[in-house]
Amino acid sequence: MIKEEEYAKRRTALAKKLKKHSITVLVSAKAQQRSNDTEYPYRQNSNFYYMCGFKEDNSALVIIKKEKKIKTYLFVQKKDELLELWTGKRLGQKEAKTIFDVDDIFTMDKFDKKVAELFKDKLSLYLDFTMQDERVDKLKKLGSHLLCHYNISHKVGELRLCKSSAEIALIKKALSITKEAHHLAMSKAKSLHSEDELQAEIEYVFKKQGAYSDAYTSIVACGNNANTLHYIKNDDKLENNKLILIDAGCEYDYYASDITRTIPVSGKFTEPQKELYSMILFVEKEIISMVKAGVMRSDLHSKSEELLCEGLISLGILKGNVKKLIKKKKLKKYYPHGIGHWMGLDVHDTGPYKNTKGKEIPLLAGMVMTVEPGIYIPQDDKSVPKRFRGIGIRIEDDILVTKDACQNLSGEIFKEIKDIESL
Ligand SMILES: [Mn+2]
Repeated sequence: MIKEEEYAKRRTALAKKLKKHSITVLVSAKAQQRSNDTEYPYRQNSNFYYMCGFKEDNSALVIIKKEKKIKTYLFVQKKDELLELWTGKRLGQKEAKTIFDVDDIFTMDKFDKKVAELFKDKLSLYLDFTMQDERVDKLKKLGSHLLCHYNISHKVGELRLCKSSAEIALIKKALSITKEAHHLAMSKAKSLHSEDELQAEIEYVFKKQGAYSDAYTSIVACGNNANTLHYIKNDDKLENNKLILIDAGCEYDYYASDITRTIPVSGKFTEPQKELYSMILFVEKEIISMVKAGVMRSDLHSKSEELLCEGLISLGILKGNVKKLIKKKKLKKYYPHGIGHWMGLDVHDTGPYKNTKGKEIPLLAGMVMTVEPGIYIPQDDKSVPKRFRGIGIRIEDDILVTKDACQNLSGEIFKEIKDIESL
């Protein structure tokens, strides 16, 4: 759990990045219609949540910076007995005041009037332009007399880059549940018939262990389906001599986990599967061993390309010189994605990869990033020895960057061939 004082600290840190005489308005996520009168489960916008920890729909956070000091106001939904009967309890203004350490709390019906008032003597306005929300557009119009409009998302993103110990604890909790789900998948795959049946087993563990949901739509891809990178149909049969690529992680109290394991349906790897898998596992471990503060993510990616290319040459999948193959994008055909991404409140965390001057940000202690090399060989690729065709493998772990090294937060999730086979 994130304590109230941590949210206050974050707001102070954000305020240091803001212009004097500015107003920042963050709005909550909107409930999304599924069809007719049904809605998707509600989940708060991550930037808004990061700044105040309020989980309800139809709310807003306002931060005023005059000279140095800040004032913070939270707007919450009014209590409404009838609506609460249908959609659930609301905290309400009175109760919110006992929890949130802000300067004042108002109800949402006062929002337009109050914000218009607060806009009057300010010079700059910060909004989250990544939201694509008509409420953000409306605020932009309302503040059109202000001199400058800035996107707050990059600044909140900078704060979100490095995780506090409370945040790391939540990611670890998410990973402990995800571990149980992947281990169950390893032990049950053989007895199941379809990808979605396996998906259900995985997500059953997520729910049972108290995770809100998956952190992203699970990928359960058997055989050649693994060569579709964002395969989420998950409706195919599980075939006995094939591999299953499972990219699935739960979200626990708003924090993500992101894990990929590739396992044999039968419980035993075939020879070609073993050769390719061992090569990728070697690369994954090599890259993880390079992770520490100061290292560039782009260098990790280049190294993963080099090692995967060497591996593919040694298996007879590619022929030629490593540098030339990479330059001519011959490797890209089999390794089309990056080595990894930031992870936190979002599975692909929105922290920036470059600073405002466009320079790459090196790894910093406290960042959490994924390391996920993969090789994907389409069934119909005649240039590759037949025994490797139709195999797609990715191995992904979640890594905490520390000052002198790193910590593999998902190191307990089996990935050695003998461990997988043992389940
Ligand atoms: Mn990932």
